[in-house]
Amino acid sequence: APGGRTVHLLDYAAGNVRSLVNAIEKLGWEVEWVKSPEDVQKAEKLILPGVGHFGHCLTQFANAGYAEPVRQHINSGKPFMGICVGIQALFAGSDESPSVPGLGVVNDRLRRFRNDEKSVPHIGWNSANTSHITSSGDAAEGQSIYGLRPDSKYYYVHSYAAPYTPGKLEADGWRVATAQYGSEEFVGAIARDNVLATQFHPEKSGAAGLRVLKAFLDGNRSEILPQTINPSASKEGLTRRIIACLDVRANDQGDLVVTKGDQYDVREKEGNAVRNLGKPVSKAQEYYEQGADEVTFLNITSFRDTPLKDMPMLEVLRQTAATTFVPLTIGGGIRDTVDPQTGRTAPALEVATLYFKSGADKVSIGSDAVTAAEQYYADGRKLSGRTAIETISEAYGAQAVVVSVDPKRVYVSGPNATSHHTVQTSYTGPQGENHCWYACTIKGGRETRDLDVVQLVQAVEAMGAGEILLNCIDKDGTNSGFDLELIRSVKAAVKIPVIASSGAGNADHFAEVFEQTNVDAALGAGMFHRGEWTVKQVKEELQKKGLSVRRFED
Ligand code: 1PR
Repeated sequence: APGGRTVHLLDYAAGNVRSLVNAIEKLGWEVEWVKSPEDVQKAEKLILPGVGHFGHCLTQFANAGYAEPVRQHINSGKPFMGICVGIQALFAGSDESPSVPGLGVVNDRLRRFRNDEKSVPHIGWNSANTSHITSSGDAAEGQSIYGLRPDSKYYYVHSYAAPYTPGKLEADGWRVATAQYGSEEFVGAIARDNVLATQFHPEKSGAAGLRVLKAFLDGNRSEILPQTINPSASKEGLTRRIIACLDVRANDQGDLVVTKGDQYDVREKEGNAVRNLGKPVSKAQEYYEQGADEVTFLNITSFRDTPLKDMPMLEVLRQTAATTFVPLTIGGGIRDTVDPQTGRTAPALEVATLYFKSGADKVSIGSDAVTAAEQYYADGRKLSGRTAIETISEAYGAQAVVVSVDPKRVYVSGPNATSHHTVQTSYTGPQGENHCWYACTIKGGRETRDLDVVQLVQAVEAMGAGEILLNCIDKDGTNSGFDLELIRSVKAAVKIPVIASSGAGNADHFAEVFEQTNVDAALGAGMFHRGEWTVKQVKEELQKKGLSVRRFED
């Protein structure tokens, strides 16, 4: 029945809306697509999603003729929800594209986060603090706005936000929930009459996010909070992000398995079989339930297969995305690819699109990033506009492009012994060398290039990568802790967030990397796969040391 349990989603720009559809269906609602401006009138409840670039999204939105019908929908009093760029669209404009107007429903503008003290984009789990609302007397003490809770965390990923000025939006009747990033307090969610809009992604925010989505769908504009909830919990900002990583490949029988190498060698010492640590979909689900803040899949033999025929990885993603409501990253084989069936070259953007459509939130690029960086320096630091990083970042936004780095130590006697960026190391080399540089490798460490990790990360940041996944071949699978020297040198070289990877063997290693470097997230694999530690146990240990983490909600 029209208006029954149907919600309309506006499809106006490229972007991953698969997870949103999954979340809505999980809540027992059906999605109908708005495909033309005339369709907007058919909507009772309308959701405006959007990720990526403000100017790109809003230009497509306006050119397709949606601005007026959506304004009318909002003015008619029918339920409306905007998510991510969907909240930004309500504002008058954004510094991201000063000449492109927003809808102007909210009388304010978006600004870029300052990156002098923190990484940009802002990626991770943060609050939607409603204490301003209760203190201004708009809502009775103990009431929640659309299921938002002060002790819950929500997944954000964005570079632009509306700075919060107490009282400003409230004067126009908005109820405002805020989050804190570094020294900046910004608008995390707003609500007024029939309108709810969130800067965070409810569909990627586990049970806490589904609660907000459900409240919108059910029309629950405010609820009484359970008394057990601590209203002051939301004052803390971004939590420490813990990522579970699944290296996936086909074993000799042809089944996709989660595997894990020692310094990238994934074959058992006895018998030479591919080490099998479980099934990708069920492992991902397990880590989601343990409280992993993100799950990453790396197709580690992608350089052999071609992703276009590699349907099993797409299926792994589809199945995982249907039940796992945290961000999913997929890596391996994101590059221009010759389809063996047709002989046609599919550009990297097309390959990435297949993954986004299957439920990936980010793609991770390894070997191709190294080749592109080499070309970038060979061309005198000129951007070609044609690389995988540039084309995917342009279409889906920087936040959707991770660059996975596989560096390896090269020991030298001192900084003058090489033209590469060196670090002084307390782990001396075979000849007692106390300096090293980190050489980039491709094809899963099989080939070492004359490019150092600092050169690589600076090149890919210039190309529009949004995040660095920093592995370390020397540390991988050793359970001896992260390479803090490597992490510090990469953190000092870029402004985009860096994920520490390789070497985690226990909770203390996670505490160490967060306490002794300013890394943005940390990733573990083997210790989780072997069942030695759960993500939950790691988070409990971090919490004990005063490092704030997101608690898993059922
Ligand atoms: O080059 O774009 O096709 O991508 C290939 C991807 O596969 C890259 O991201 C590369 O890092 C990854 N990869 C290739 N070969 C291997 C291998 O292990 N033989 N795995 C591989 C990389 C590193 C981490 C690992 C951490 C943590 N694995 O993902 O999970 O080191 O492990 P630990 O906590 O157990 O120490 P392209």
